[in-house]
Amino acid sequence: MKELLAATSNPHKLHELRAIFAPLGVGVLGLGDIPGGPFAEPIEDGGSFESNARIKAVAYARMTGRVCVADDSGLEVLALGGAPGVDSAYYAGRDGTRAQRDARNNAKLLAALAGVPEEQRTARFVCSMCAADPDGSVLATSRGEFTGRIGFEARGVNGFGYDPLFVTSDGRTSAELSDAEKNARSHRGAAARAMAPILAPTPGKRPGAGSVLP
Ligand code: ITT
Repeated sequence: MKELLAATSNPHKLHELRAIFAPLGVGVLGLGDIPGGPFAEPIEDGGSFESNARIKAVAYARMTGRVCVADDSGLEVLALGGAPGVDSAYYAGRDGTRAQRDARNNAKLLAALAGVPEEQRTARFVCSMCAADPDGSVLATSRGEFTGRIGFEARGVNGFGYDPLFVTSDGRTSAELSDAEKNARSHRGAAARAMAPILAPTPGKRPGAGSVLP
């Protein structure tokens, strides 16, 4: 299989998934690239990244009749007991545009961590990925993580969501990384690379064991 439909309404994820999968020999279409839309967004009530990714992949694969890959992702902050976690997209409410929600989420996160010193601001991005067949069966699942800490102010203009607050191991935020740098290090990049051998196997090569759960 060489073409996937990205089951996401988030244009930033679509942009990243296209760039990550392209060198792996997998083309990625967006929901706007195919006829039949708009497609009803499924309710993400699975309670975990894994189960929400599965809900999205299976729902969109059934609706569109195409193999779909879904990404459910978010930020886990140790000092906040793992919050915002699966609620990352709507941490500060559901109103407004995506950009407005991102700005409010970041402001709420900074407020929640007020007074917390640098060494206790450890965080990680998590991405669960799921590919599903139009018959509703799961073809592959994978998970990736990106470890860093939450800074004290927003820096950088690249990326989306919590990127301006997420300080990576080299001191830059993930919004200060180029697209290629972020994709090489990110939770989404790791999850996609773990899944690619199942979705587009190289002839004569067996997929790496352990990284992808069938
Ligand atoms: P879809 O469900 O349609 O894919 P979404 O944005 O609602 O789009 P999620 O439910 O997976 O996706 O929520 C992901 C949220 O986690 C996202 O909106 C950001 O707030 C945050 N997030 C995930 N990955 C991120 C990244 O690479 N950089 C910054 N923030 C990220």
